[in-house]
Amino acid sequence: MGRDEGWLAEHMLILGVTSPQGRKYHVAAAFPSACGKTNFAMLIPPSDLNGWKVTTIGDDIAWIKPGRDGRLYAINPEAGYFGVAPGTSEKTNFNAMATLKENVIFTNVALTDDGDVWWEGMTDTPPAHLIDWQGRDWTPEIAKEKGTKAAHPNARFTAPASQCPSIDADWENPAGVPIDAFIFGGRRSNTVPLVTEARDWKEGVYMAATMGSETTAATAGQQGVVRRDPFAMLPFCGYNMADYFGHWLKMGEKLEAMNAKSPKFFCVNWFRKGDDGKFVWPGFGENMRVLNWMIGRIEGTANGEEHAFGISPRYEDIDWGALGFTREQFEQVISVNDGLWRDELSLHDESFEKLRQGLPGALPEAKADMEKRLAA
Ligand code: TSX
Repeated sequence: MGRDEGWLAEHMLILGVTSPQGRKYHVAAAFPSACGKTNFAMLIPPSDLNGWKVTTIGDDIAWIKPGRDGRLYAINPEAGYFGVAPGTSEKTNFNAMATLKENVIFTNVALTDDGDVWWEGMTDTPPAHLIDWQGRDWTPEIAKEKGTKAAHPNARFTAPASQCPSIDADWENPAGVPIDAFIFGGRRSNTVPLVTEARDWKEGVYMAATMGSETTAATAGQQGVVRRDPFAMLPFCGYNMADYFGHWLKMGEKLEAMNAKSPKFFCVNWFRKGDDGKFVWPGFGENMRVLNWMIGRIEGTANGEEHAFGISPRYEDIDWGALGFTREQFEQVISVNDGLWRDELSLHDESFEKLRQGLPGALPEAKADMEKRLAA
């Protein structure tokens, strides 16, 4: 319907970001599973950036259409959240936990002896006894011995969106909210920088079309391999993916013809690892610093540096506030390694080969431009 009627039906969260000066921005973001989409949708800025406010419009679906003014307006068509329970805690997502106080349906979680629920990651120390998701007795000792999980890795909660403390005042506004930026992300232990701005709509569509994520225990199949998930739409796209890319490109042309300020595209990766195999970027609320830079780019007040893949901030372009993040650490999450990128681009080719039928020429063109920049 979106394709035929000229709008975008997307697998995206929508959030509001209000600056200390009271200016409000809206971003829509697509992430494959196991990247913390719901956590990002309910982000709480760190205390040294507490002049900033993040509000939740939706955590999963965005229906986006151009308004008469040439801007894109997004609504969340859902009434509630349907989130993965394991890993959700007051540390990883305080607002989600607050949403789950009442009127909740849980599936495949564990039951505590006093009739409450529990899942892996909810608390640092598990209860001494549980009934697991399959109705069997579970203790930390049994778990250690047999490796059984109390909750299924894909156990879920569903709750009314209205119960979320960070809910946006406009979350049910039928006119939608004007989108200032699209964010695409994946889980990549190397290669992809913390944040990259696309130079234009076409390059943004390229970023989204080639996005991939390393598989985790929560996703099916082999672990740690890059699975391409264009626009995070692999499980949802209702027609030929290459034609869907074409639909996005056409939308860009249409907005350009309307002469309005189009949303910027950014690619993010919270998951780069150091030589020790540990995550370098602290993530969660600290991702506010990345949002802060993006808004600076939208306003034309923040600087960045061009590289083969797009534009990324330099160390001095980010407000580090009270976070003691060093230049060396930043280098580990932002660096673009030419060799790794050559390999990455040939993997993009493999993905495009699978989608050859109807693939818009603009995508191989964008790739050729990147190759030229890499060679230069
Ligand atoms: O949701 C996540 N986000 C986005 C939050 C707004 N997760 C969880 C993903 C699993 C669904 C993250 N995990 C993020 C992140 O930004 N970053 C990481 C990786 C990470 C994990 C733990 C720590 C730091 C980074 N730190 C400690 O455990 C102390």
